Amino acid sequence: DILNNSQQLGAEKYPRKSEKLIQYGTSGFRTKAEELAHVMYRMGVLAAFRSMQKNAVIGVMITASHNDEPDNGVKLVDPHGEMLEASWEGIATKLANVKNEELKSTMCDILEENKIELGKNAMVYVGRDTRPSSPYLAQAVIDGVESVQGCVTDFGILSTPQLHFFVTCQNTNKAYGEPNEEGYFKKLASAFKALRGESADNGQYQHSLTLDGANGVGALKMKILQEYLGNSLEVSIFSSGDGKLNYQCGADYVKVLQKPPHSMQLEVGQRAASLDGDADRLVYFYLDTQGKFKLLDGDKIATLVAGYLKKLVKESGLNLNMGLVQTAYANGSSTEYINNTLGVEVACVPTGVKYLHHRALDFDIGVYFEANGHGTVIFSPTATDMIKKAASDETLPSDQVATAKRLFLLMDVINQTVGDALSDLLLVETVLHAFGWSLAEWDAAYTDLPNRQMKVSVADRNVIQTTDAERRCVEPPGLQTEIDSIVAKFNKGRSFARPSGTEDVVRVYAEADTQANADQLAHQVALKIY
Ligand code: NG1
Ligand code: ZN
Repeated sequence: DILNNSQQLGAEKYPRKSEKLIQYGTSGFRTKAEELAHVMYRMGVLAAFRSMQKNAVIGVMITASHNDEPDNGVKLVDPHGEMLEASWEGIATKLANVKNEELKSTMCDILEENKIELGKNAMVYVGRDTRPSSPYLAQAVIDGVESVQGCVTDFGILSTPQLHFFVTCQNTNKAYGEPNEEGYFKKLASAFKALRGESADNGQYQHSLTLDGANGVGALKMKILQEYLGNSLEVSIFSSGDGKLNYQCGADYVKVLQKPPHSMQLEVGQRAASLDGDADRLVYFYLDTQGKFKLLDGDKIATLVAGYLKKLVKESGLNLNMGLVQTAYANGSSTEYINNTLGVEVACVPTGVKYLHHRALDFDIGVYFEANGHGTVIFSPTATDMIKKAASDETLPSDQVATAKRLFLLMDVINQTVGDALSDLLLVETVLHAFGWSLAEWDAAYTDLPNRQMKVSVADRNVIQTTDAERRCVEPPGLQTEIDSIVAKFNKGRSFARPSGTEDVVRVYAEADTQANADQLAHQVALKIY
């Protein structure tokens, strides 16, 4: 029968070769590419099962985002474009780790426990990043889906957010857009151009941007997007595929090392941005008049966007509440600015986009960003409705209608399904254009506290357990007390340690009044982790 054949194909073509346990983490499975073939095959099977259960298209994305080129990974996209439901993460981990000869019985159990009828239609969308290992691993996923008689649409090279977008479009009967690349680019670009109006420049804002494509899919897709944008935005692309993926470039490199990509020569004031390896993260940067490197990270993007949306909501006269969701990595200055100056509600949740997205659903307009540049804005169905109505309500004053129209177009520029670097880039460019701002004017809102991130390698990172949105350790005993007493010695000090969900390390974050103190604080806390 079907399951026998699937087990046999799996064992022969994509056998599990090592006993090493692999876990479905915050962004799916991620490790060295050569350890992943059997995982991919099995995730193809699982995606087909999930599709049968939900009677909807499921996405499978093959990428390791900002990680080094030899790594790879896989994550499943649920029907509404969101990350795989938490209860299925455990099922995924189980299926990925069983012995070859237990594959069939495990598949059987999954079908039974979840009341899935084998033989129902299954439809899986597959996308992959530009890593050399990705085509082979994508084939393993496809073989997995087809082994249980599911149908595959193989989109080839995609950014992660494009795949989320396609899945959502298909499962909403195209209410969200057309589930293909043309539909995606057209939706974003036409709204962007309409918002820009007659003049591409405004005040201190000029419509030329320097972009670091991380030598990945983002660079390829930006070239296509440019055709749709025409001359509304000029983009010169660096790290466009001539070097190694994420090597000395990309949003993670720029954010963590706090310097421009290696190959980029910047002039004072030049507006530049970096994408990561699968184009779901975005950061901006520039050199100030002293030639000092200045980073505008996810926190800065979130505050810029929230500030603009708040202004539009007020001017439109609509009664909509707004909230901003961050993680513990958000710079303390940004949180203070949102609370005290923007006057927007702030929430803090654990690391991982699914937590941010989920919390953002509580607001009419929810803005969420991780400090590393991953995030988006979501509008509730009620907010969407109200904005749509106001945009064509002839009984309202004309300036309110015009503002509602802008909000309506902004919703189209934004990929609400997940953080999307290209969509976020168009959003930031739109806000800067509307305000007539250079990066220095954007940056002036608040000054980041100097900060430092460190990785600590330990035998078992899970001995550290946290609470309070990862800001405090509860295990091992005594660690938090030690961290507290170190932090107390630093002016404006804040520090925390948490196990990474994507790498075998413990991450330490610290901020303080000076860079030297932030470094010291991170270092002293790290010494307690070893
Ligand atoms: P981990 O490895 O759990 O810290 C990293 C990022 C997350 C998120 C995921 C998924 C930091 C500190 N952590 O998670 O924010 O983006 O990768 O890619 O940036
Ligand atoms: Zn990414």
